[in-house]
Amino acid sequence: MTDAPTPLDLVAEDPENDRTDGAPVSLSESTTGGTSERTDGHAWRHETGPRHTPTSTLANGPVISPPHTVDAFVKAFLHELNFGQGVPLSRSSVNDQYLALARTVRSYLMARWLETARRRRTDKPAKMVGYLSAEYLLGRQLDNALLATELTDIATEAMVACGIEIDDLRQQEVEPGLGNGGLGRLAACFIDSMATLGASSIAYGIRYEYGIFQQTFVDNRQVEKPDAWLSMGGPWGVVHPEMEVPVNFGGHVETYVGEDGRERRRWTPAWGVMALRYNYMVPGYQNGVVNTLRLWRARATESFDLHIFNAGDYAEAVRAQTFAENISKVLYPEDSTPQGKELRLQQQYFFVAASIKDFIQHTMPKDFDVRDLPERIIFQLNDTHPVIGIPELMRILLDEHDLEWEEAWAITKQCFAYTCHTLLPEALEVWPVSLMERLLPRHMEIIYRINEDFVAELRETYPGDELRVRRMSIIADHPERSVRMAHLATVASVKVNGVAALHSELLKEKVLNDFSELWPERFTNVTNGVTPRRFIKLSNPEQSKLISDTIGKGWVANLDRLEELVGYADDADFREKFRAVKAHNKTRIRNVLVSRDGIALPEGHLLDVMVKRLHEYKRQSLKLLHIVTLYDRLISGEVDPSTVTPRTVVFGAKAAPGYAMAKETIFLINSVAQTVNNDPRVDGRLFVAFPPNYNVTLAEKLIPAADLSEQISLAGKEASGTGNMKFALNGALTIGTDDGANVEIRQLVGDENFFLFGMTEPEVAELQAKGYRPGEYYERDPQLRRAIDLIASGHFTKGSRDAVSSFVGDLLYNDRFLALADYAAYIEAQDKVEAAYGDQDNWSRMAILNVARTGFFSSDRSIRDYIDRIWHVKTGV
Ligand code: F58
Repeated sequence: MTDAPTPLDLVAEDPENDRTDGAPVSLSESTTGGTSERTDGHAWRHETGPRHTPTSTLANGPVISPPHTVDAFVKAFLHELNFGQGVPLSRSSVNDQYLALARTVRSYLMARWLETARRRRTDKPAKMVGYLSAEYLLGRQLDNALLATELTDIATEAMVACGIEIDDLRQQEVEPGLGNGGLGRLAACFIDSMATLGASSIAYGIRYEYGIFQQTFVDNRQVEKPDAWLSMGGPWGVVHPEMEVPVNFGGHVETYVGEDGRERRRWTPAWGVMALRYNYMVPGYQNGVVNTLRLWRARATESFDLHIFNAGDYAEAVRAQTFAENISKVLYPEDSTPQGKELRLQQQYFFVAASIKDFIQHTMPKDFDVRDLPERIIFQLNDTHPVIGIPELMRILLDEHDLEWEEAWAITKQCFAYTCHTLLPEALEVWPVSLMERLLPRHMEIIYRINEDFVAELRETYPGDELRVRRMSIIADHPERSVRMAHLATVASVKVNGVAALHSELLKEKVLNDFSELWPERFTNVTNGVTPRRFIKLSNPEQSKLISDTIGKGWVANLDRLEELVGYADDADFREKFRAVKAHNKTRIRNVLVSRDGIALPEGHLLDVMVKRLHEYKRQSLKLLHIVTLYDRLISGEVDPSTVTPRTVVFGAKAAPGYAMAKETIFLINSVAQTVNNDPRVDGRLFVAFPPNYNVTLAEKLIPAADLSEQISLAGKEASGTGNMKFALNGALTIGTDDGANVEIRQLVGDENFFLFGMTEPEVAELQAKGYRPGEYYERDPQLRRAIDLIASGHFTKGSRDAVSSFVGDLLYNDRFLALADYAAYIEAQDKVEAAYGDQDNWSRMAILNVARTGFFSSDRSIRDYIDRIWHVKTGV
């Protein structure tokens, strides 16, 4: 054990501390005995990007990749267990073993991480992407790291050799839930693809101490618990306390005259915090590349509380410290309607200021001239959360580098690109001017000046059109003076993109219409994608094996190759195997839900899944009306249960803690599930499950088992959706509206392999324009009336009408997202689903075609789009 390999000993510098003052990376002598070849006789495989040797030497140092053998892995693992955790195997807990395994895998990644950083530093300096996102919904790391390093089999065997079941260790990992939903998960898929393409990039965000809350149900209602994801140790992050960056807030701005006689502005902040750097590895898929995700944590500065300590007020000093460290304490659990909370703005500025400073001061060489920034960086703004970075860069150029306004603005305008993820006007972030002035006075000043110039330009372009000027202004006057972050982003960005074809069109026509008229060339679309590594290869090993056995292996990094499966849709033998995969995945989720939640799913059912954040526009309420209709048909004797396609509906959804209607919907889904599942009249034909705390880990088990994917948002409201892509790629058919990426999924898979229903976006607009009255639909449609009446009667809520009155009242008198208007079409489409499911062979055919034709939705393709049309950075590095 004592002669175990110690790859970390080899590392003489921080892999991502790129500024080395010219000193080459130096390494001590290798103690691993590793060679530049893999020792298991396999060649390194590279499925994308140019080939290089991950085990190449660093400067004058030796080869550092640990050998890929079971024996070496066992030694490294035991070394981590003994000297990392300080326990012998015989006395180690599952958590000790998990941490040791994670650190062992991490040490294998280290060599690639160093090599990636070295190459980027020593090769001709290339432009980088700085991906700025307040959220990364990463999911568990262990399996992804094993897959990337091709160590899955070796690690499994090594654990067997140690008498350990690797699956138990997998379960031990608490997923980093540093995101709310689609936006955060997209960021996680994108960094995976950037690494897999070898795109020169670094991702920045916040290391929240508490991620998205843990959802529990008490009396059918959602109760939130804090997500202490770090409490068992976080083996994937590498902290660099010496590399912290100060971030300041508050204070005032004054004018002074510089040495050159020019008047300048000086910001004297009132307080500040330190941003502590945590690096996470982002391994590319079997290509030797490891990129960096840099997450910041807030730490109180000494000066922040020193004077309080000195004054002898210990409690006050501790309170002040807590105040500072609160900045990275918790992820805001909001979806679609951001709250204008001061702490939220602090978080945004905190991570963006730290990231920009880090990039200029630590990633660029010491003699770097900020005038060259546009050649070296493009910051991608993941929604408006990092948009405060625009005035921050201006401030740095003006106040710290003494550039003139025009020059600073010309540089800044080339350094940002903005992705919009919403169509709901209320979801566009605005910040009260009063708050901005208090928290970031210099930035507010800069925003005023940007707006002044912009408005002047508008008045020149549209003389006399004051209404337009007011609509477009970065500063809104009503209902309170505030900064429209989406406008600021659009004014300062090289490109603005929506996240699906329809969304990008609606962005131009509606949300940012005035801007697209002014700058049509600035607007573009990049349809979202998902990583096939996590969402096919890891989550659906059986389907992956079937695909590899059929078309060979390269599809994981080249998802267009799934097209080669098209012909197999007509192959009875393949269809049979495909069905066997689905059956296997259904058994797997049954086992998972029994042990996770004590939920016993029935067998042999159509598995109908609706998983996403709970929001009215996504219309979980419409799904609920469908379930109640099916139930009503069964208990009223309208249908003979034996003729009904048995169906299990699984929901997964968290509601923002302050979103009352969403929480009422959760309560009702749980109440309906309880009633339906216990009513003997249902005769086992309908089952509703709502496992709590839907997260990435559960998604990975649930999605591959689904037959039917519910994508039923009101047309024109879901920007893209990415769950829809995951389901299609895992062989589920979609029932969906003409919304978001559903549109492109349907175009690709073909109308005959998609259950389309509901109004189109123009039809929605027309109905709303003429005045929508949900009550009329209730009056007109007896089936709908029965469903709503059954809910309203208290049938599902132990006789309580009060418990459902707000839900029913809202549907009948408000129904902002037109669930009742789409109900009849939805039920009709669901009846078609049942009929289609009756023909299992044809269903498989349709499902196979969904898999074969949706390779387009790989996030590798999305990232290639960003690179080609927005970023213009190199790949294969
Ligand atoms: C989602 N937005 C879109 N926002 O709703 C979805 O259609 C799209 O597929 C996805 O982005 C990726 O483009 C989303 O998830 C949030 O969660 C924000 C969190 C912070 C508050 C505002 C909403």
